[in-house]
Amino acid sequence: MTTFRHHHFPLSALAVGALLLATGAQAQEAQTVRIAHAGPTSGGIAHIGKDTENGVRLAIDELNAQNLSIGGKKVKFEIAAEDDAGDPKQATAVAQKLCDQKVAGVVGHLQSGTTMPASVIYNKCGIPHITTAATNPDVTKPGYNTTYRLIANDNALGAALAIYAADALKLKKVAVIDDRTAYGQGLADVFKDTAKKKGMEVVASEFTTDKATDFMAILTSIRSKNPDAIFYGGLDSQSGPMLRQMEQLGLGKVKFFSGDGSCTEKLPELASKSAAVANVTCATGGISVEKMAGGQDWKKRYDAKFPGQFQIYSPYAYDATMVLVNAMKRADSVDPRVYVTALPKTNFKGVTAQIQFTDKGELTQPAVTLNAYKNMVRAPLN
Ligand code: ABU
Repeated sequence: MTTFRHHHFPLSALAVGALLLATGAQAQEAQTVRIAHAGPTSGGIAHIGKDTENGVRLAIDELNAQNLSIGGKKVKFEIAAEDDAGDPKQATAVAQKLCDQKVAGVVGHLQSGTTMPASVIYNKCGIPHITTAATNPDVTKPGYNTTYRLIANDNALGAALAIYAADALKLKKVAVIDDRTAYGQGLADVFKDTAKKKGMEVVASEFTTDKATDFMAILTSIRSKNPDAIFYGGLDSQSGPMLRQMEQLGLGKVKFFSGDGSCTEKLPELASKSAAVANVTCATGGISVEKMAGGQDWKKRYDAKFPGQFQIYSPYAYDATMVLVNAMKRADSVDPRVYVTALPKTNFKGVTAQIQFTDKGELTQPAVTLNAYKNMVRAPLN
């Protein structure tokens, strides 16, 4: 008994000491928090998907340099990068995978047709997601407390383009083409409605797909209607070849309007540097990086890390990541079911704007920029 006690006491003391040491070490150990980017990083608009993914990567690197502690633990952020290939079915599979992996939050998806079905899944598993590119107004219609958008939607983009065409350029006749996606068709409808209200005549309504590259038949038919302008609801992977074919068919002087999905740095290259690029006016759902407070410095940091890859949405993806982490900090928790309650109260000074949300998850003060291409380089008009 004595022997037992004699040996038992020092062993227990050692065990307690070891436990205390282990607890201390654990307190210093960083917990890994995974933030996902979900978007098309393969296929026709992989360059746009990579750009938004890069925005998340830059934010995560800068957050890790801050050595943050949340909920009493040091935090190390990691990206979970997922390719939805721009396909609604793949997007729902990606969303389910991210739910199963219990990521803390998601930046994405990029397209309206992928974001809407994915948002249902994120809502079911309680993971917040912020889209920085999907512009169909219906994205936020269900009012999920897990869905947010960091740019203006198609109601604002389509109307701004039509008002500019009618009021500033005094155009009378427009032909409209869309790609039959949730984005392209919705944007084209808003443009058409506003153009008609402004007294413009819609002389043709045609459609294609987001995979097409040959528009000669559609453009030949439109040419016979002699429009002042063509509006295209769709992405740069179609707008580029369409502009080249417009020039080939002698429509090189016809004005060309499109939304944010066409308004990329890569558009001139996709149009094979066609002279028709000079006739493009495209709308983006925020202010241009050149005009953001701190935008030029941010762009230098982006370009240093991802040279030649800037397209359009990366500052918004950067801010989306920061907004998620800002909510975690205010809630003092990385648990999505806890910090989701802090997201509606966001009042965050981002690179892109002072970010606050409506009760539907839209920006309270979304901005729209109209852009043109001068010498094949995109430049804001306002
Ligand atoms: N807003 C441009 C990206 C495409 C989309 O909304 O589907």
